[in-house]
Amino acid sequence: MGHLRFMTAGESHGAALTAILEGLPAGLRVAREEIDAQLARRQHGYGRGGRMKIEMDRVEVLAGLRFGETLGSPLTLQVINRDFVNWTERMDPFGTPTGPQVTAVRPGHADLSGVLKYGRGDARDILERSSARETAMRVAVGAVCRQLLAVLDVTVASHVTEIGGAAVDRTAIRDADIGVTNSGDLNCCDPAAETRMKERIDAAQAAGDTLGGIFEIVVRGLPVGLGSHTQWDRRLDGRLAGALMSIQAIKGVEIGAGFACAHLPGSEIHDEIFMGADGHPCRRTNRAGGLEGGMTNGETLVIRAAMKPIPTLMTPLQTIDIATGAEVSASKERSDVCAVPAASVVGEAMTAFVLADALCGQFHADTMTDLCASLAAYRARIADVRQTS
Ligand code: EPS
Repeated sequence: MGHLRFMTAGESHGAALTAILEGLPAGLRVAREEIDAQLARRQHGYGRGGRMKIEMDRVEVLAGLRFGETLGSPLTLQVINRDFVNWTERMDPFGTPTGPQVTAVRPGHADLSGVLKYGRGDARDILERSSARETAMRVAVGAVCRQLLAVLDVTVASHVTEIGGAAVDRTAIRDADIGVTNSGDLNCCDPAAETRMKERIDAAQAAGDTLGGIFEIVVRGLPVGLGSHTQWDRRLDGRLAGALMSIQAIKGVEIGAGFACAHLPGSEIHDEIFMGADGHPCRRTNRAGGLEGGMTNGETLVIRAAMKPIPTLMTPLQTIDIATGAEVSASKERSDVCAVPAASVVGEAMTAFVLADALCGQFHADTMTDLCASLAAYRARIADVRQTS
């Protein structure tokens, strides 16, 4: 069960974004540069709009850290919105409203349901928080969790496999390249596919349109048996899927062979188990994506997520105006054409959080020293498959 928890706060054009991450063991060394490096990765990517030229996300740590080590107390992280100075009139916490209101609610966004639910006449009251800007804090939290995972020799990587229907040739990608070799523009490991993806992004931009896509998360080094088959909310696959589905614009998540499992026979889906020369069980395939029965099985964890196209279109869709009830064109703001590479970094962060949470819960310890010792003792116990009960 969960042990770590985090919350974020902040509006897209407000003064700052913050997060509180609670439950970390004491004695985890946290490097600010590693958090900033992850924040920078999230900001990059071909297809990002003008906002990312304004922001240069950097973390400030307000609580929970002394001289680079966690104390076991809540860690408070902050990222300043540089754009706030341009929005003070529209985002003032105390002044009186000035400036235009957003009333032409965008289809595909939280705008319409949000204004009705929260009783607001200005969709800005909703869109400021529903904006994917919030994911900067998820990445900051995930960057701390990655540093905990690194101590336990667990690595989290990702790559973009499809944008706007242009897909990688999966057979051309070596597993070892994922998270290591990519041009940096689209977090893609297949240069030929990346060229096609960029062409589609250019065409979408010219048409005032937007594009979605698919990214894949790959996690190496997890122990066997993380998660549990014994209860729905202890199943690691459910926790990972929920965390990834919670990312703005994610509409589908699959683990291992995923949806392909539905149309292939069992003989072509399940991974047979063999005894390796080193005396450890092994598999020659990984269609389960490293998860069986809600638990890790020691193989590489493989998760894919599908992102819908961003709903703010420069060639706007049909909608209604909530001030007049008239049918109008949706509000258009400056927007990204494609944010799938950014979403892949957010996906890594959410995965890192869920895995750090599961490890801290299962090998519960108040210090990093105890956590490492507890995991090492567990790994030693399961090293021989011939367990006795
Ligand atoms: C977003 C709209 C754009 C994006 C933003 C998400 O921002 P703006 O309205 O300021 O142009 O760039 O993403 C970010 C700011 C970010 O940091 O990812 C939206 O409506 O969701």
